Amino acid sequence: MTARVDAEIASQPDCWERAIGAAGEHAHVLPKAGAPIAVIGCGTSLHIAAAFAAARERAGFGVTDAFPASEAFLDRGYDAVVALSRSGTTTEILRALADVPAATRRLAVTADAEAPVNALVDDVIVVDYADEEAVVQTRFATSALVLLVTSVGLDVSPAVAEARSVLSGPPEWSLVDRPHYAFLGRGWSVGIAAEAALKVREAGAAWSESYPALEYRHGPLSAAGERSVIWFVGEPPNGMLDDVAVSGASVVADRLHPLAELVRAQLVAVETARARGLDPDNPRYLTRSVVLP
Ligand code: F1P
Repeated sequence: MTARVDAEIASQPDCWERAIGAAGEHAHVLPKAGAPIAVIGCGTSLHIAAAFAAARERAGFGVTDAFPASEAFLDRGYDAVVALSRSGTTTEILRALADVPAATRRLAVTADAEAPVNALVDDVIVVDYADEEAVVQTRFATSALVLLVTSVGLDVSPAVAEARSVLSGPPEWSLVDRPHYAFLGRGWSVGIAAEAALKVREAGAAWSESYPALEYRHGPLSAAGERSVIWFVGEPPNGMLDDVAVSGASVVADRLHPLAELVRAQLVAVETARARGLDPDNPRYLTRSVVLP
């Protein structure tokens, strides 16, 4: 049976094209080049925050820190705090924004123009064309990331065609329903690898981890076995393929664009949910957002 998340995953290339086109029209509210900023989020939005932070800082746009909203240090003289939240209702986000110093500009990126977060910020970027019905976030998160990284000069248009090609293929059954996954990234794909791992945990209820690729040899590799999948998001570092092959795990290292690789992982997560008799739209024990009393 198809789920809402299937259609949401499949619509990502269209949403990304729209987000690439929209980046320019939001330039006046996005942080200026050179401005030190912090980006906050929870769950998926945290991993997207981390990916954007790495991309912005590497692009030379200035200090860009990413924090879980629940553990953020926002009193560090930042020019702006960017809050990512699909729902715009997540309690930790609202609490963190309420404590931002008055001199720091606050920007929200959300799917809902009416969300409570909007009352706590100076500006809002509404990515409503990528809103979702599934609890599991896919297209909002990736579209917000596409918009943000485009605004710091990354050309992610090659990801659109690569994702379409991933989506046009059959499910990759050999990667579905494995007991253990490890996603490895570098630079901004560290955050994307973390998001891929979260999808597999959240939707597929499988044990999945993520690391900056070079960290994987510093201990975690010893937990991999023949049924594991070690999955490189982006270019594998020199020598790593041989080093992880000793575990006997299946190694995925196809050097797709990191965003296209994430789509591939989303598809594996959803099929893993089905293989395990789970509802891919509604993971166990989760709600669309965490709203605390
Ligand atoms: C963040 C989030 C989701 C997660 C779950 C609970 O929501 O942590 O990433 O999948 O549904 O909420 P938001 O702040 O981006 O709306």
